[in-house]
Amino acid sequence: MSAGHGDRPAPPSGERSHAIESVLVENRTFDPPAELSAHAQVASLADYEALYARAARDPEGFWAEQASELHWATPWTAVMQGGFPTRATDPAPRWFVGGTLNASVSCLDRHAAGPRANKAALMFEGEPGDTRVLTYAQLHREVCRAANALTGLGIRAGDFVAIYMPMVPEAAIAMLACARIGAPHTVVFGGFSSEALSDRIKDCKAKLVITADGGWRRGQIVPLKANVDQAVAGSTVEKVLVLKRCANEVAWSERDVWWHDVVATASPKHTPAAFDSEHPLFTLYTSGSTGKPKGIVHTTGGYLTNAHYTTKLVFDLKDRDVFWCTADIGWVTGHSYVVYGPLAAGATVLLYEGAPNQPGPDRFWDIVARWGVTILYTAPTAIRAFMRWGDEHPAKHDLSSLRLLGSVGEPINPEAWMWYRTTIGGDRCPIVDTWWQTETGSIMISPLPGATPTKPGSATRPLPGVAAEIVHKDGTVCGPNQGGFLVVRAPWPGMLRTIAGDHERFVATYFSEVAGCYFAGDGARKDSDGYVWVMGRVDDVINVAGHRLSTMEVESALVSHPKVAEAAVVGRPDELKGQAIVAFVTPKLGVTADDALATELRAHVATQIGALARPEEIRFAEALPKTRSGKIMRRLLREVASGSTARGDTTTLEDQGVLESLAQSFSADD
Ligand code: 7RM
Repeated sequence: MSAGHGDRPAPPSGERSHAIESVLVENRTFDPPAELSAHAQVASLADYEALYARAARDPEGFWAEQASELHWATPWTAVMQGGFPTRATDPAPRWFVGGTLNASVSCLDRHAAGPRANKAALMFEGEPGDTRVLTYAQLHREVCRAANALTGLGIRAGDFVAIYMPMVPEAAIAMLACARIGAPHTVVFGGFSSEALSDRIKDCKAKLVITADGGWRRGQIVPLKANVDQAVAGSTVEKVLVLKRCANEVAWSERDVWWHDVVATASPKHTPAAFDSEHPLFTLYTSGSTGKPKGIVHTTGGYLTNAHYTTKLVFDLKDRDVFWCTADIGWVTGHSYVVYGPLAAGATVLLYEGAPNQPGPDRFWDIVARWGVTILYTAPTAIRAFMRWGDEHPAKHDLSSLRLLGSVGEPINPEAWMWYRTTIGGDRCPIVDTWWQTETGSIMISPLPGATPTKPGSATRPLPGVAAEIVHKDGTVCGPNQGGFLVVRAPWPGMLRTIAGDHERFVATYFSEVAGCYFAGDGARKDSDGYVWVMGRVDDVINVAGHRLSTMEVESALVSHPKVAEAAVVGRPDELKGQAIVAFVTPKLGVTADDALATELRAHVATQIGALARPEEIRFAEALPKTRSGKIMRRLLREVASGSTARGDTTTLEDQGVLESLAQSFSADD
C-alpha cells in the first residue's frame, strides 16, 4: 500500500468523462475507521500480514485452531489428508479426518445451553409486514421438532432432501433439521421453475421435498407447491412436506404432509448423532460452462469451520450485531452467511422474505432502521438498483445503526461502491468486497474491516489461510497489473469435495487448467499494492444480477423449443445487472422470426429454467458465425451484442480485452 492516504477530498466534478472519473475513484484508498480498529479482531494491516504469514507457514496448525472453535463430538486424528487431485480418480483433500460433529449442535445447542439462550437468533420480517423473533433456545426447539418429524417421515442419514421454500424461518429450520439428522439438503431457489427443480431432484435422488404453499414476492404469491407437484411426478420423491405460508389454494395428494401436522406436534427434544467430518452437509447446484448445472458437494467439518471463521473475521462480528445478509437461502451466500456462518458464531440474523421495492423502494432502509441492522451484506446489482431509484429513499430513514457494509456476487463498479459508502454508510462504514464462489464454500478474498485500507472496486487481499494468486496459464505468477487466472494454490477446509455423480468432471473443471492449482474460472489482476481486482469470468459462465448461468444452459432451453433450429447465448455488459443475456437464434425453416416469436422464446426459457434466465434480447439470424470445425464464435457474438458504443460506456470493471485473451487461452472454443 502506498501508505494510507486516508480520505482525500472528492475530485472536483466537471466535464470529465465517466472513464477518467472511474480511474480517479479506483485510486483512492479508505482507511479503516479508528473506532472500529480499536475493537477489531484484526486491528491493523501489520496484524493481518502477520496472521497471513502465520497461516502460510503452518496451514494445518492455523486451520486446526479455527476448527477447534466448533463443537466436536470426537476430535480429529489428522488435520488434512491428501491434496488437490491430479488424476480423474484422485479424491479431494479430506479435513479434520476422523473427527465427528453435528453441524446443528455448533449452530444451536451450544448457544441454547449458554448465555445466548435467550438472544435473538432469527429476526424475521415477511413481505406483507408480519414479523417473528426466535431466540437460540426457541430455534433449537423448532429444529429438534423438525428433525423428529423428518425421522418420522422415514428420512435417515444419507438420504437427500430438497428444500424449495420462501425466505421464512422454516427454511433455515429445514436446513438445520436436515443437518441434524445427517440428511444432506439441496436447496433450490424459489425463483427456479418446476423443470429446473425437477432436474435437481432427479440428479440427487431426493426422497423428500420441503416446500410451502406459496411465498410472497412483490405482493404476489409464488406458487411453490404447484411447481413441486409438477416436479415430483415420476421422481424418487416419497413425501412432500408443506408449510402453510400464504394460505393459497393447493392441490393435495397422498404423498403430501402439512408442516403444522407433523412438525408442530413433534417433540422439541432430540438427541443428535455425530457425523464424520467428511459427511456431506449439502449439495448445491450451480451453473458451469455446460448445459447441465453441477451439484457442488460440501462436507460438514471443513465447510462449517470455514463459514464460521470467515463470518467472524470478515464481518468482525460482535454479540450486539444485527447481521443482515440479503441473499436468498437458494444461493451459497444464503447457506454460508444467513444460516451456517452467523448461527455457528451465535449472531442475530435478520431474514426478509420479499422484494426490495415492496411496497416502496425504501423497504430495505425501513428494515435497517426498524430492526437496528448493524451489518448489511448485499449484491452490487441491488446497490445499482438503489442508486437508480434515488437518494430520497434511504434519506427517509435513520441508517445510523449500520457499522459495516458488504458486497458479493460480482465485481462492484467504483461508482456503486462510492454511492454505497456515502449514501448508505454515511462515509462511516467500511465496505468489505468479498470474492468467493459456490465451490469455495466461503469468502476467500476480502478486506478485514479493522485492518485493510480499501480501494473502490477491489476485493483487496486473500484471507489468512487462503493461498490465492494470479497466474499465467503455465502457473507462473503474473506481474503487477498483468491480467491472469485467479487460482488457489493450496487446499482449504471449505472447498468443494466433488461434483455429485461426476468426479471426473470435478477434477477436469477445477484442477486441470493450471497445474497444481484450483482454478476458479475468473480472470483478475493484482495491482502494485498486491490488491486483487477481479475482472470476471473467462469461461462460458455469465453473471446476471449476481446469479450464475451458463450460456449453454440457456442455449439448451432455447433449442428445446420446436421452432428453434440453433441458438447461441452471450452476455453483454449491463449497467444494472452486470451482464444481460443476449440470444442469437436461428429459427427452423418456414418459421417467421418476429416479435411474437421472441416473446414466446423468452417465456419458454423462463419456464425451462426460471425468470432469472429470460434473455434480455433475442436477435434472429439466418446462420450463426462458426469456425471451420463448426464451433460457434461466441467472441464475435459478444462483440456484436455489446455494440462498439456500449463498450466505451460500461462502468463495470470487466476489462473486455484482457478477458477475451484469457478466454482464448482458456479454451480453443473460438
Ligand atoms: C458468492 C457467489 C461466483 C462468481 C465468481 C465471480 C463472481 C462473486 C465477487 C465476484 C468479483 C466479487 N458465488 N463474484 N463475488 N466477482 N468480485 N466480490 O457469488 O458461485 O454464485 O458465483 O461470482 O465471477 O466466480 S457464485
